[in-house]
Amino acid sequence: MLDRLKEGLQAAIRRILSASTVDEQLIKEFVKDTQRALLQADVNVKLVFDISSKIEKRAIDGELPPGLSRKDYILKILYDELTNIMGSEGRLELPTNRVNVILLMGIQGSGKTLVSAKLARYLQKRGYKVGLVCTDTFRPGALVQLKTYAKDIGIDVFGDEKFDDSIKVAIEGVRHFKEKKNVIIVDTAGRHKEEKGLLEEMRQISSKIAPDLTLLVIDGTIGQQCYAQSEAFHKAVPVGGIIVTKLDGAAKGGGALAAAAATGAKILFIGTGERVDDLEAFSPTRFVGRLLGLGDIRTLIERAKELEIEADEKKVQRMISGKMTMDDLYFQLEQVKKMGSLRRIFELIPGLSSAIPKESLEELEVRMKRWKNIIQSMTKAEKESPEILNSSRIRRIAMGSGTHEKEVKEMLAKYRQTKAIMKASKGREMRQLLKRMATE
Ligand SMILES: Nc1nc2c(ncn2[C@@H]2O[C@H](COP(=O)(O)OP(=O)(O)O)[C@@H](O)[C@H]2O)c(=O)[nH]1
Ligand SMILES: [Mg+2]
Repeated sequence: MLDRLKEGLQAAIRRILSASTVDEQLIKEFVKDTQRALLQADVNVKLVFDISSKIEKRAIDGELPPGLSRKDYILKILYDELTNIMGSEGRLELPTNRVNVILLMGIQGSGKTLVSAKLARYLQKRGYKVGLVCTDTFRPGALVQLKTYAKDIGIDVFGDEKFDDSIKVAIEGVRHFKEKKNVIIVDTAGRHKEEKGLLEEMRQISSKIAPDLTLLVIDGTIGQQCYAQSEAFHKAVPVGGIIVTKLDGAAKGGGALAAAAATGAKILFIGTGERVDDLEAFSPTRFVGRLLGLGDIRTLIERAKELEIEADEKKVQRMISGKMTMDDLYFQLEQVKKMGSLRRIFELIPGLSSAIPKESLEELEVRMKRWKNIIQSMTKAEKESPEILNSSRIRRIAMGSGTHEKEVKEMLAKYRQTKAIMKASKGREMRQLLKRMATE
């Protein structure tokens, strides 16, 4: 996520860390590096100059706190100032003793519909009963899109292709779920780009359903334009929080976040991918920590918990007794996939991200994907007892999965190896790993 900004800032940090002496000249170069990285990420020019002059002043004139080296101090200043421009910490707080109506707004394509499903999923995992209302009567297929996301996660959707009055749907949807749910998320249409019509529609829906919280969804790829967009919406309907989407790989993501924060509204979540699980609670401190490569094991742990990676006693038992099947191996691969890309997982672990070359991680990911295809091409009997795999079966599997026989054999070797380790250690390692993931 935000790779270029991260690389730029980390290069600036390396300049400081690798210097033998820290003088004014070095600090000025460091500030220039930082400026460049921020400008490239589309952070507003004025903001960039403000923060760089603050950093420079504090780094040169600031009194060194006891126990801190000049180098550490400079990093701390960078961390402080960047955290500052990312806004203040916000949290989504929804009382459980009443129905919470959440209105989502934003322009077409910003990611509202996907965010409604992501948010529903996020809240469902925290014990809320969530209903989704689709008021996009404008775009054909909007309801189908929402229903598709919702079906996978078992969330009820209210909407009907026959409706053509979005305000009426909103009212009826809220009424429909009022008795059954404690969170009702209302997804809206965003057809006219920043047009009066859209803002007027939001104003009307909002006045009719009186939402407890209105969230604005903004596309992070538009960079600092986020500011103008947020302002326009906020004027129409007061915004209680912002969700910035598409931050996976967005070059302008830094600018988007800084601009959204500059409006004074809190950024509550960020969207980091196209799956319903790709939603992260946003915390400026944690986020900047990750940008600077300081890592944050906490985020990883939260994510692991989120995804309900639980110690499945039955599976563990089977593996311990040496009866691990191909389905068990597949399950393991799936668990890793659920956590998101490997690179992202490693990014969250302090020190690891720079230790592992990007290429080898990507290779590993590709290999895992191919292994899954291989397993999927096996028959039930083969998955249960891989011993029966002779060369003709291997050839068939390789063809069916679009891989090579060599790869199938490699995977089988890996499977045997894992199985042997499991048996020898009586699954100790596996148990420990699962336990750590489930309890920490
Ligand atoms: N990569 C990525 N794509 C996203 C993200 N959020 C939304 N999208 C994609 O953006 C497109 C528009 O999203 P949609 O929810 O239909 O936007 P809406 O018009 O505001 O309802 C879809 O293709 C989504 O899959 C995100 O965080 N990352
Ligand atoms: Mg939509």
